[in-house]
Amino acid sequence: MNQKLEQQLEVILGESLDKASNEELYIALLKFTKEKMRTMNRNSGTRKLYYISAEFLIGKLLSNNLINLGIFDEVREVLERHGHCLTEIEEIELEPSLGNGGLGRLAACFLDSIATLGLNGDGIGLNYHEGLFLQKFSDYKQQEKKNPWITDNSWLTKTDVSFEVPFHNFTLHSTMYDIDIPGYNQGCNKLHLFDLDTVDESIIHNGIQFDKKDIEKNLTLFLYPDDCDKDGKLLRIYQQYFMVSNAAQLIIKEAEEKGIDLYHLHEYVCIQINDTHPTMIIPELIRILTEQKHFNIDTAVDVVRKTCAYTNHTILAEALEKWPIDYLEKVVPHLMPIIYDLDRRVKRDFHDPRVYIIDDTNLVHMAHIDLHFGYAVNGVAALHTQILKESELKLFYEIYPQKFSNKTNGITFRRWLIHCNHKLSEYIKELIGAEYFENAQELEKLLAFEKDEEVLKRFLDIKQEAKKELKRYLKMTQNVDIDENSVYDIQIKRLHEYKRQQMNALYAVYKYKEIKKGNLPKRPLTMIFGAKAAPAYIIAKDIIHFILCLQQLIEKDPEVSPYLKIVMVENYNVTKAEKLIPACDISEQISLASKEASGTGNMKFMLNGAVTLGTEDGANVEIHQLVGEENIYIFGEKSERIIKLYETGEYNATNLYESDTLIQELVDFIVSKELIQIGDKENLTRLHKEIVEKDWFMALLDLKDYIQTKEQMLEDYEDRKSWSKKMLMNIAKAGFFSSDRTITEYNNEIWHL
Ligand code: 26Q
Repeated sequence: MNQKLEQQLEVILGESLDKASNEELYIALLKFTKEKMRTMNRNSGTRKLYYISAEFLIGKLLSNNLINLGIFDEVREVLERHGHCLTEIEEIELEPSLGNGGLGRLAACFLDSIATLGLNGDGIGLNYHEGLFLQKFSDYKQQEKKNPWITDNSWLTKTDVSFEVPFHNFTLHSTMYDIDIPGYNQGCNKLHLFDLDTVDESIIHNGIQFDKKDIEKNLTLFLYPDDCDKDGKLLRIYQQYFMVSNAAQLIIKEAEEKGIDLYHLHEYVCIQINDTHPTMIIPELIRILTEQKHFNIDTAVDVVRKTCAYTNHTILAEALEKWPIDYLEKVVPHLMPIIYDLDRRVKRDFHDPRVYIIDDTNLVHMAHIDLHFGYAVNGVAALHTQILKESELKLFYEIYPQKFSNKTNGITFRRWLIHCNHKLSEYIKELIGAEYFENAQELEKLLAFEKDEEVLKRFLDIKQEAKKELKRYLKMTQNVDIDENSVYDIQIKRLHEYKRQQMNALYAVYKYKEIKKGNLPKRPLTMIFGAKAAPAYIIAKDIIHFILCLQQLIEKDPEVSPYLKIVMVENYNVTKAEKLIPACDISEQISLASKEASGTGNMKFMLNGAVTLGTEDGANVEIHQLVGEENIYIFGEKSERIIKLYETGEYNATNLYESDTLIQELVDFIVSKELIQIGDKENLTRLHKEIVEKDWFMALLDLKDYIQTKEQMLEDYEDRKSWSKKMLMNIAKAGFFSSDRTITEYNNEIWHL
């Protein structure tokens, strides 16, 4: 077996394995793996799922594919025998930044589970050449750079599939690229990424600026181009329509090739709309069926309604897309008769303007199209779905109660345990056998070892090794030194005020001041942040500035630096998450209750033996129920209270600030002379003002409870045995959060593949 693998690799290399460089080996392994996947069985079935998403945050693929193909260990051994290290070879691979955060990573985990469960389902998205952006820090601020990831040799395979996509004044010709998605010990599915041959990276200047009007050259340059101005919004509509027009044409082409009668499309096809970004697939399919396939419109609406399902990922108003009608008229005039027709149907059947598609200011509510003209809608965690039903989408729930369901998010254990924490996964295998690879609920068998001192000790040892590994990695990549004997406290996620990185930073101020006063902690604390801020989100960037300034202040203070360190990881991405998560002691999940739809980082951390410090929000609620009071640290106001506070407008940050000396002292540190000496007065003052005068996500409301709870947690950390028990409990109860479970639910209750 090994002999054969060795020979195959050498044939591809054209030289001996011993002599090959890491670059050559990476390319050889890529070609070898691609060829294996090309000849693999494809998952099949009568009904096929198309998962359409603006984001697919797939991460590096080499190890993951080797694991799913069942040849990871073999490949690693062969390489080692010839003096090579797979981890180093992996460094060569560039990470595609085809996503921003949870929504995109969820889509990637889902593709893995869909393939692993042997289900017939492909992903459809766009092939952004520069992805989101590459984050650099300079002058303690985020700089955005382009992030090219497509090279001559990549996981993309150019296909000969191409469609004509009509816009107002012109037509574009697409090209479809495919990435194979192998299931774990299963057949293969595909991720189809559409692109334009005319896209031109050379129009990008000054970081990530480019001519927003030159659609032929810019269409698939970036994910989420800045939409502050009209041209930016138009470009987003061009992107969305390009994505769904290609999707619709591909779906119909595949259906016709299979000889499917389009009047029965819904029996053979199911389309999952990931948030509102792909919503135009609904009018586009209706348009094609009526204009090209001679359906009458009632029948087309009926067939499409039975085909499309929608997932809501957020309850923040700003993320619910609403496009001005004249913008849509300008980009996709041919779609408008359909959208007007759908709006007329809604206005015919319902008389509450709050459920209309087109409102009285001529905005098109994309989510309303999904809710009326899809057959299913789901939230992504129990609390989130409850809030959708009871408040955000209450009116729709009253009209269509049968459409609503919850599908609590999940993560693929192949990437988030077996790949990123091989030692832990091997040790678990030693304890309970390998069945948990395919049935995550088996992890509960670990509960039998709750009192086994040797096992508890091993969990601590494995964590310690991961911490040392992260120390090495941060030294190598960012030239920072962290203390492996400190507590690693980690908050990694998109930067957003509702996620409250600012509250965590205010804790750092608290700790800094305590140390200055001589209240020294028993053990040093390393606070790690990783986050990208949307380029146009001013306050988010100010929060990054605040954190980077604090990092510098503490670093340069010999009284404080032995006890406290802040590290903001540059360009946080999937690859970095894979290094950070196994090393984490404290998992920060501190969103304002009711605002985080689910969170999935929280699941990755618990699976790797971190203990959650969190609010009763998103999937934290379910983690809390599973692990019990002893094994999680919950603080802060509950969602009902928060929702009330928003309703009544009672929350007043200024009062809190003025009436509490501790809060005042911490918040005022943002504009202290120490920090202003390091950073930029304008940014820090703006952030200070925002928190004192608005604090829209109520960081000050929970600040003191947060500080107290974190202090308690650090104290409890010192009882290493009982902490290790918490780690074990978290790992043992993580099985529920396998995306295999989530996908099984989608399939049983929505897709019926
Ligand atoms: C909308 C309009 C204009 C510009 C951008 C957007 C936009 C872009 C991205 C809105 C939302 C997103 C991404 C949302 C997201 O990542 N949501 C996360 O989804 C996860 C998977 O369900 C959840 O776990 C997280 O709680 C949720 O925040």
